[in-house]
Amino acid sequence: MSAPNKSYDPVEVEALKPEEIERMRDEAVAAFAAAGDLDALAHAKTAHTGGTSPLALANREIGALPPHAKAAAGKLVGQARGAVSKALAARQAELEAERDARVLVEEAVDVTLPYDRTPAGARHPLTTLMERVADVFVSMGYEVAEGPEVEAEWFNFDALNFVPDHPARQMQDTFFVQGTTPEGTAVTTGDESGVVLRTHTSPVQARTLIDREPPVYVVCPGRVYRTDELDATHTPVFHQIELLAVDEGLTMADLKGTLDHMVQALFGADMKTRLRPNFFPFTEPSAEMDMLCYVCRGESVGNPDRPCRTCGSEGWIELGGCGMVNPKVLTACGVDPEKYSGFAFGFGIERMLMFRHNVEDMRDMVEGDVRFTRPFGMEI
Ligand code: FA5
Repeated sequence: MSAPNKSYDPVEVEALKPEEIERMRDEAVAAFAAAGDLDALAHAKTAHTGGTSPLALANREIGALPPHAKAAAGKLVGQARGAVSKALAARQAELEAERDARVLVEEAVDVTLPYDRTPAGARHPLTTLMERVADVFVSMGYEVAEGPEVEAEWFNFDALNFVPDHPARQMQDTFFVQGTTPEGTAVTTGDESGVVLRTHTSPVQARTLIDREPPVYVVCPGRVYRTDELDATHTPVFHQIELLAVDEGLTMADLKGTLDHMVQALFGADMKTRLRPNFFPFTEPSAEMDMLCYVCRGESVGNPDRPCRTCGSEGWIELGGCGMVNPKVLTACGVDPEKYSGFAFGFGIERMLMFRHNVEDMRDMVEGDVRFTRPFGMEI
């Protein structure tokens, strides 16, 4: 800043010449007009109204003028700064209006769209997997058959060749349903009622054979009950899928081919099954069916460098039971075993979900926590 100067002539102070002040004003107004958006305007504002802008520097020169010259110079600079502020405010308002109009178009929200206030949730993976397995068979021409969960003991056991004192009845720990009057008074003890919560989906085999004439090709998904404690690998209420085919000339080869097709459809083209001898009263011969371990594909067997937690390095995972329908069952259901033969298999959906999706604890499936179901998504 210059020192006070008694012999001051404003014309000699370059920065305070009227034409200079007008030039500074005009340059500022032109810069604001040229600013295409609010960011550019902010830069122009700093350049033309900030502490080091030409007009601010000229304003500072006024302090160095003799008193008689200060008023004229102050008026000159003040008018120029006023015009600049006005131009800035006008351009600011213009650009803000442009921005608001653009944002209203670009970020428009259609408030008429329906809004779902309730979270969509997810289907339970057991339901999805059960439908997926059933679909494999429906696509092969099988029909879906169903039966009651509160079942006659005859269908659950007798029709399936479990004689009354057959030790196999103890194989599946049964909930018996107590008979009561309409008022709720017990009229039978549980095991006299002849009514049980079905322990497997196999009674649907008997119901179907009584209902329909062969050829019969049905898949029966459903809920079953056993007096098992809830733990990591058991639940008292679980799901099974049963398959029954009865036709002329069916053999174990058809059973094996059908099992292989199922595991290939569900786990990949290189999958296969194996059968191990077992016993079920309603199939003869009977077998336990295993599928190749879907994680190691059998490669962990005899390979200590590649142990497999899923199959315990055995290469196979147990899936369920199967066999050729016992001729005694066909006879009990009115089907001629001389003419027809059949195969059947059944397995637990919970177990399949465990190894298909690495679920380590069956309790997670029954607790109803959406954090368990949500990651499985919405397969319909
Ligand atoms: C049966 O239930 C036979 N009805 C299967 C069958 C059908 C054999 C047709 C022959 C012909 P099993 O008792 O092994 O078989 O049970 C079949 C499957 O149910 C088991 O492999 C297992 O996956 C599942 N399972 C059994 N108990 C439980 C349980 N408490 N919790 C969850 N899954 C279970």
